[in-house]
Amino acid sequence: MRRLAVASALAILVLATLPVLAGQAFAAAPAGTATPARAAAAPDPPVLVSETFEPADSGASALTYNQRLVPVGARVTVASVSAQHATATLLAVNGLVPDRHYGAHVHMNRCGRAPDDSGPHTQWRADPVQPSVNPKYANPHNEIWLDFTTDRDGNAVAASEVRWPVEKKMARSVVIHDHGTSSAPGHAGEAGNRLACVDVDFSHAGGQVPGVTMR
Ligand SMILES: [Cu+2]
Repeated sequence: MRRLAVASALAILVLATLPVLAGQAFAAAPAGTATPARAAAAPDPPVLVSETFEPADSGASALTYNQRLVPVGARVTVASVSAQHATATLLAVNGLVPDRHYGAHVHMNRCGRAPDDSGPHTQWRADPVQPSVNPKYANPHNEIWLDFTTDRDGNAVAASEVRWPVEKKMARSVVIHDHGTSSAPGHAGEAGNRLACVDVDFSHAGGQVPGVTMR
């Protein structure tokens, strides 16, 4: 519990100090102009989810598809703040395999019993070719990538900063993958099997898209 509290505090600290959001806040409220109209331009409330991974058929909001690499009982915390033209997202995990590299991204759908239920990666500019493996679209500026390496206790924190508002897109989950995310043409965005998924409702958009393989 203590570790989790530290991770959450760290999340808030990191999010509060990311330069692009600091710039947004400054631009949105110059000194002496704090009127109700200005207040309406304030960022949306932050997203904060903290869950324990449960088996894939449990119906829980954090599911593991590989209990060796993401054990039942491991913790995941996701925090995200979006201003008008930028989004900062932070992922903290506790209780994974020590000293191991994992991939992670924001995906379009909610988690489901099957790993592919979470659908493709959320993209600001959507690749007309799916699954998207073109680095022009599948990159950490057009998608939210949260790859991490655990420490000797199996804990890690990852941060992403993109210059677009995630709430304008479909974005319903964070998926943890088997290995780091590729940037190679023809393989960009690929990070191996989906090991685990946590529901995070970033978006105000509706709908669900068909699951895809290979991502
Ligand atoms: Cu992914």
